[in-house]
Amino acid sequence: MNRDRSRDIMQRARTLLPGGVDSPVRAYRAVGGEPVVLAKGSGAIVTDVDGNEYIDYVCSFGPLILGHAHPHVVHAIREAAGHGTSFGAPTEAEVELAARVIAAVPSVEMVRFVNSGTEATMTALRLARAVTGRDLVLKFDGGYHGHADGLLASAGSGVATLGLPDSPGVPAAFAAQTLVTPYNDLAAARVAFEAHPGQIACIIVEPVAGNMGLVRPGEGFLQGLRALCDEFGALLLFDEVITGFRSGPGGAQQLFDVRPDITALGKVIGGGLPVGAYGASRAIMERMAPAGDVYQAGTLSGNPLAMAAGIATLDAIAAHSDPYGRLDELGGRLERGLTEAAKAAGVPLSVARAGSTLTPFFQPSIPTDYAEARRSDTAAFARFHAAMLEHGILLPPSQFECWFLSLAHDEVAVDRTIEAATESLRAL
Ligand code: KE4
Repeated sequence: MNRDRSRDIMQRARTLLPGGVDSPVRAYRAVGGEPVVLAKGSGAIVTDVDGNEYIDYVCSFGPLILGHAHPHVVHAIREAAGHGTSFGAPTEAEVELAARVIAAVPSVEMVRFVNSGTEATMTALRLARAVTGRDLVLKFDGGYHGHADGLLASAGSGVATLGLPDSPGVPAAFAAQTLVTPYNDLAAARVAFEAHPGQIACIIVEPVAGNMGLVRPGEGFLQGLRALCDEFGALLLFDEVITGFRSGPGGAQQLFDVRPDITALGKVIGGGLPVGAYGASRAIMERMAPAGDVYQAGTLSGNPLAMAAGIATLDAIAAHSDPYGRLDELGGRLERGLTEAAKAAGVPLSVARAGSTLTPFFQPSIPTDYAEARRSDTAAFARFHAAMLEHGILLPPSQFECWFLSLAHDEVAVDRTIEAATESLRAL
C-alpha cells in the first residue's frame, strides 16, 4: 500500500507534537513502522490520507460502539453545534444523559460528567479518600486508569510494598500512596490490607482488564474484592471506562453482579466526543461540591456537543433489537477464526475475549495477570500488525491493547479479517 502522505504528515507532526502524536500509543513505537494517518471513517471502515481503506478494530480504543460517523450521532452533534458549543451554564442535555446513565448502571444513583476517563478516575479517588478519611489506594499491576499522578505507579518489589513512580515527574511521595498487587490475586490484596490497617481508602480495578490486553477476572475475584472492601472498611471503585455500556447496558457490574461503591465511566458514553463520568450512591456523590465539600470542576464538563453525542449513542444502542448479543456473536466469530488460523499456521496464539472486546495473545495460554501477559511474543505481534495493515486491517498498535468490534462490523468484515489473519500468520 502507498502511504506517502501518512509518512509526510508524520514527519511534519514530529516537529510539532511530541512523537508526532497526542497520545503515545498512536506513535506505533510498540510495533514499529510509520503510523497510518487517518482522514475519515464510516461504519467499520476508516480511510487514510492516501485513500487506503481498512477494517478498523481500534474504534478510538472503545468509544465507537456504533462504528464511525453513525448518522444519528453526526446529526445530534450538528444540531447541537448550531445552537452553540459551550455555555458554562446548566443545559438540559446533561440531565438527559445523566438520566440514561443512572437508569442503566446498577450502583449509580447520581453522576457527574467530566472530559476524560482520567478526570473520572482521578476525581473518584479524591472522593473515596474524602469519604473514608484514608490516603492509600490499592490498584493492580497492569491496570491503567488514566494518567493522574497517583495512578502512574508500578508494582514495587514484594506484594505489600508501596508503589514506585511509573513516569518521571511523578513524585515518589505520590506513588507511595498507591499499593500495587497482581490482578486476580485476592490473597495478595488481603496482605496489602493487613499490612496497612485502616489506611486504604479504596481498591480501583478494571472489572475486566483491558490495558494489559484483555484479561478477564477469575472466578470470584470481583466478589472477593467486594468482600475485602467490606471487611476492611474501604470503598470499591470500578473503572468501567472501557466496560461501561460495552459489555452490556449495566457494564461489568451488572454482568458479574458485583456492586462497586463508585464507578468511573468514559468512551462509549461520549460516542467519540470527550466525556468521562463518575457515579455512586446519592450519599457519596453529594459529598461533591457544591452539594458537599469535595472539589472538582471543569470548563467543558457536560459540554452540549458531547452530551448530544452521548445521548444519541446510548439511544441508538437501546433502539437495537439485541446489541450485545450481536456484538458477542461477531466477537465469537472473530475469536474462533483467529484461533483456527493460528492453529493452521502453527503459531502460538491465545484469544482472550469479553463480548466485542478481545486480545489475541502471541503465546500458548490466556494470561490471568500482567506478568503472564508480558510473556507474549511482542515481536511476533509487531510483524502480525504490519502484515494485517497491508491486508487492509487496522489493529491497535500494541499487544497490550484490546481490539474493539462495533455494531457496524458484520460477518463480511469479520471473515475478511480472518482471511487476512490466516495469510499474515502463515507468513509470520
Ligand atoms: P482517558 O483519559 O484516555 O479518556 O481514559 C483513561 C482510561 C481510564 N480507564 C481505563 C480502563 C482506560 O482504558 C483508559 C484509557 N484507555 C486507553 C487505551 N487503553 C486510551 C488510549 C490512549 O491512551 O491513547
